[in-house]
Amino acid sequence: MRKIVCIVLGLFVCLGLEAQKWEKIGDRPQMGWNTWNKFAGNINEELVRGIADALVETGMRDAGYTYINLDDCWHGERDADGFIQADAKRFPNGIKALADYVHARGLKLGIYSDCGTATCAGRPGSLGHEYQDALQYARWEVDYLKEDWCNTTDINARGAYKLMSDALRASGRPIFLSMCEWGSNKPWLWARDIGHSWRIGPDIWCNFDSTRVHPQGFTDIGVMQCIRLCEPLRKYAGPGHWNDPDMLEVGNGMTVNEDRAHFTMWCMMASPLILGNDLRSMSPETKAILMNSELIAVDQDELGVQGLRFATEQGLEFWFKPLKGGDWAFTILNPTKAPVSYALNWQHFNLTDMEVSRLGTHFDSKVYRIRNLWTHKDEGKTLLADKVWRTLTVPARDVISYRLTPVSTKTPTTAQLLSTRLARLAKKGIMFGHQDDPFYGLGWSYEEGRSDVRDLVGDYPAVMGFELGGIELGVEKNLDSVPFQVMRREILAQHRRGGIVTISWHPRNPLTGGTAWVNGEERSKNTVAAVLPGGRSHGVFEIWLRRLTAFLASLKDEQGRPIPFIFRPWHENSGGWFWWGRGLCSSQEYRALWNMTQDFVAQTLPYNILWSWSPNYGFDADALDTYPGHDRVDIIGLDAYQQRNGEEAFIKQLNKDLATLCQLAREGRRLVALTECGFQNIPDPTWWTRVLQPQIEKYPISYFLVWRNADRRQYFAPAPGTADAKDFTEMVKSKKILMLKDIAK
Ligand code: BMA
Repeated sequence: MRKIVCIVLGLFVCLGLEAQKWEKIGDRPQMGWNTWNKFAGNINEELVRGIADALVETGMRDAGYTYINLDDCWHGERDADGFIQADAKRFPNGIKALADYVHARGLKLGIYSDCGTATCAGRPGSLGHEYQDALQYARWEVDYLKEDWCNTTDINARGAYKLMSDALRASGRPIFLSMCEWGSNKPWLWARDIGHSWRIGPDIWCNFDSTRVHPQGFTDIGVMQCIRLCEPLRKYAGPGHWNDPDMLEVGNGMTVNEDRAHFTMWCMMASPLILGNDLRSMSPETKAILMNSELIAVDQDELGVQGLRFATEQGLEFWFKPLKGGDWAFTILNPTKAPVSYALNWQHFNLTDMEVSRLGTHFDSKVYRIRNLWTHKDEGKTLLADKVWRTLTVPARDVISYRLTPVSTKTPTTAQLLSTRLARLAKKGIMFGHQDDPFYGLGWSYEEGRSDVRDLVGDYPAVMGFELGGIELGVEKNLDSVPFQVMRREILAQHRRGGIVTISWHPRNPLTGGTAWVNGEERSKNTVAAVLPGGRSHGVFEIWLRRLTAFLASLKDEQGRPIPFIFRPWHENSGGWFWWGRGLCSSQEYRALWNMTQDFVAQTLPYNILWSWSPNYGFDADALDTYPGHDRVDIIGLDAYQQRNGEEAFIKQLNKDLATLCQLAREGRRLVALTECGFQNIPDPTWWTRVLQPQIEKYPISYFLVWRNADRRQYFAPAPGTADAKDFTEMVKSKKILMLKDIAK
């Protein structure tokens, strides 16, 4: 029995030690200096101190370069107990004294080891001594470990780095783990929770565009080769886990323009900036490159997104990196040996980074201020027009690099004000919403001021939903027979009483003439492709968009100001029932439809609409490929209905989907809502307080909207006398559920 207890306890201890890597270090790509590129194995404490002084005196520490890292050849032998010691000739005062020296200057000390039996230069490796080495580094107050991959025959890479990561964690001192495995075992696939950065390829050498093969068989690669290896791995990088294309060779012998291109591209790729030159004797050109604070800010940007190559034309590469606050870094790299002139038209660079950030440039609808990151001068603004802005000449093996900042409108728009209000209300509680609330209910229709919800609880829903299906045809009533005139009046009434308005749209099928819902035969037709520019229904659809926009533009208050509202087109596209749904068009086509609609409407109504994108519940990972992007969506919605006998499945799926969408919303600082939900005819008299409320209260949701009370065969909100009336009234009493009076000022 005791033995069992011991084993069980032991297991717990093991599980406890099975820790993650040190968190909260490496939130930005690491910056500092390393001995190797310039000095290789010829290092000693005097050199390192000199560099530490130079880091401070040159102002480089204050520019962000804080790590000072020993590479190979600092080691002596292990002592009788197996603890590693410094080489006593080169480091007579030992590593602890060096760490003190470095720390006293506001810097941090890095050290070097190897997963194998010996380091690349034949010094003792960490194999079999991982915990002991980590403990020793911690005792010396080391802050960073670069762990190499020489002499590792038969060693499993993941296991080896995990072991050192755990050892560093167990040492009790937060130590950055820089994995130097050369990409041979694809660490980007498995090291996110193990190290803070990982090398993605072989060693760099001081050359712009060629490789060098050593007699022993290994290869060094140039700047361009590093870029090519790093480029496809951008989706694996992010705060705390960076791709490392190796240390900088700036100042080690390339030409100034090559150095500038090298440094710029490392910043564009959010790469570690570890200097490799002799800081005690830099040329002014080298210093100016390494201390370009505007480029360092690109590298260190809070979003931590590795840039992407969007296009290659005339031998030039066009790179973009999304930055905090809607900015973009934009670099034109000329890797060729001759200057290239290029006529720049911003409209050629409209892009959305679907792979990582989900942010887009939108030169067709946004104007950006242009800041040259090398001349440090402003160069005007981008053009909305489809024409050449300027003809630029990019010198051979050089870059032109800009920071683009959206020109902001001075006063907040009504859409921004609504968004701020929704964010504030979401902190207070969740608003209740109802579709078509003021038009009809159980046993009545079109009675001025009446509402099933109000009849029951004495207050209107905080949110009211309205439906535009049919507006595209130019008819008087929508698909549910609501006259658009009446709808306009009720939208205004809801706005005037301080409530929130949301609008959906189930347009008909412009290709087949059918409804928004596809029938069997229509399933083989790609209506979305047909309505996009160049498609056969594009002309018709533009007329439809014009009618839609005209109605939306007619929603004005008494002073003629546009009413702010939430618009939710192309919803439930993760299901296959609407012509814009799953299986009926590709993700790209869907997003093109979204963008076309949004850009069309925004030409007339740029300031009063919040856009809501709502997949249906049970969506899978691909559905996120259809997300239009954080700069095109204000509210991330979910449509989720409970089915009869489906309570357990509903609860499970709802939580799963809300967790996913809330995560997406958190990343993009967007709002979240349950844009449609309900349980048809609410057959469960405790559904509101027992099933729905406890789920939604777990999430920062702005509102939940139940569908319309069409008639006794299809209703979603309670009314006096329905079986759920008491339970609904109970829910509404909760402080967390907001009705109109709770939100109206
Ligand atoms: C559906 C049903 C239909 C209605 C459509 C648009 O969910 O309520 O009866 O026509 O929404 O409101």
